[in-house]
Amino acid sequence: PARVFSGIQPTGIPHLGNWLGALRNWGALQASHECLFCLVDMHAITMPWTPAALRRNTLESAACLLASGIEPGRLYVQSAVSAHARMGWLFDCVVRLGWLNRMTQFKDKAGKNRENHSAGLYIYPALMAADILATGATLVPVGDDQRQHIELTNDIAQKFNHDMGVEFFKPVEALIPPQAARVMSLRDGGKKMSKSDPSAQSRILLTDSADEIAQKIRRAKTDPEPLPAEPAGLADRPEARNLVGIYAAVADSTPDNVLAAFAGKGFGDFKKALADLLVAKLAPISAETSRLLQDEGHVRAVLRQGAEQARTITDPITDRAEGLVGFLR
Ligand code: AQP
Repeated sequence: PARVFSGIQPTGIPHLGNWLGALRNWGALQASHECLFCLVDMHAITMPWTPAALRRNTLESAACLLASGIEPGRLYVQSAVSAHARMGWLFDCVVRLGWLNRMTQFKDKAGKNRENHSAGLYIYPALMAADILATGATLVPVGDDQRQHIELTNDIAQKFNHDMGVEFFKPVEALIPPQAARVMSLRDGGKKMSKSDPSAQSRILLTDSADEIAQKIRRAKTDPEPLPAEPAGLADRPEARNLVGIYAAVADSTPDNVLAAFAGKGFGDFKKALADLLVAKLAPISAETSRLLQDEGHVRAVLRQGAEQARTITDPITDRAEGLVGFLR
């Protein structure tokens, strides 16, 4: 079976969007595929950061991922496996500036003040391509926001193959979930749920308590209309659409079925049911994360073991790529 790779930035505790868009699928793929999952700390320093928070977030994210079902031995920290940086440099020299200029995530994150951002933020997609291709993975389970970066990964792979005159890298495929691939902020249906949103009310963390989840859902922005009978009735109601989409994804159902059950009801009833559903799904993850964090040494040992295992895959691939480029050994 094809190899699977994906990563998450340790820029904070993973949220419901990360879980529905990516993490839940990571867990499911382990049964059928060889998987590598990565805490991409090198990506996390492309935006302003503090060392103590990065250390803490890396540890807590690791615990959270293990708690949500990622198996030990498959999870590692990006910076501990030097192949990512080595392949990243090769790709910095393959990717064209014109390609990077088209990346919407850079435009979103840099905003108007481009000149003051790190070169790392700009070159981020080349490192992401290196993350994937250094592992030899061809399947990449990600949320919808990563679609463009996966396309760029294929452009880089193709140009490398073409320039070196060999079919070295295989094409990669984004595995984007059919539902809730882009979970939106609870405060603004036009913005994606994000770790870096200044409002803590905008996201549900995998470690939130039952009270916090209930309160965030209760305060989530909605509109005064009752729920419609069909998804078409949500077309101009982004916040309502988002909540129905979350419900459907978490319940392994569809928006049609959810609306069939709640048509004509107000948001009071719906939000109460949604909060109960989320608490039932997330409480075990939260409890297991706390348990794992009581023994930080164990979490670190799991990450070290994962890095060792990852190196056995990434190092030979990266050695060969460097050989193709002409680096003398
Ligand atoms: N809102 C979302 N809905 C669905 N999927 C999402 N993902 C992120 N946000 C959503 C998916 O989660 C994986 C890990 O994301 P990441 O941490 O590497 O980077 P990100 O996309 O930049 O996530 P955040 O939360 O918005 O982080 P910050 O605020 O630090 O930039 C990816 O597969 C992503 O698609």
